[in-house]
Amino acid sequence: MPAQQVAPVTARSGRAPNARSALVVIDVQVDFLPGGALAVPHGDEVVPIANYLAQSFDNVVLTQDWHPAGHISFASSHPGRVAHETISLPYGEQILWPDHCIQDSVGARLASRLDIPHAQLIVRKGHHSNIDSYSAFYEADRATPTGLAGYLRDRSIDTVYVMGLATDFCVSWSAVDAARHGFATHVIEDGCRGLDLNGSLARAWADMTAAGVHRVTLDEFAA
Ligand code: VGL
Ligand code: ZN
Repeated sequence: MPAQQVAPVTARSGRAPNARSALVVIDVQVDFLPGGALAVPHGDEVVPIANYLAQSFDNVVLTQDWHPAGHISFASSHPGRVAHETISLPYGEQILWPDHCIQDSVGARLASRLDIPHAQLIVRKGHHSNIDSYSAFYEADRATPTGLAGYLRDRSIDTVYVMGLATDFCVSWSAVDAARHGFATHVIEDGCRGLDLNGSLARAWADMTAAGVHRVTLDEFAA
């Protein structure tokens, strides 16, 4: 169906997208899609979902993982270490990843089929060499803000719907931080795909639930 013909969605619960709500689309980037450097299984499936849902939101924010070459989260920056090992850094435990989403690389680009021309802000995160940032709100020290909370507040947005990649890392950390900031926070579970390393997906949902994040599904958005 051509995009123009998609009816606006309203949430059954009455939480219809409005001027005070924003869709936050996390890290839908080439490196996280099948074939990418840090591919999330079935990650490509969230692209049409984002395109569809975004049409019902006045406010859409995108995030982009955006690392300098040699970033501290890369296994290649730690001789003798391999991806998925965990190391201890001043700000806590860090899982090591393959090199991914290097600033200005093809892999860091938003998915080519992502079609959200009215997105208002792209938050780039993970741009400091010595600290990772899964969350769209805070870097991994849990103290350095990205500015997103201030942006949303300045625009009187009090409700966020989060979707994207990967459920158990950047989506869940972003959702937990949004809830902690006092935003009414919903994660659209079928708009996310996860990596699921050593039980990380179940842990992420437990963390989100504990933080008061609402888990919703696409079918709660009825045309
Ligand atoms: C992500 C691992 C490393 C994510 C980003 O977008 O979930 N995961 N960097
Ligand atoms: Zn990253």
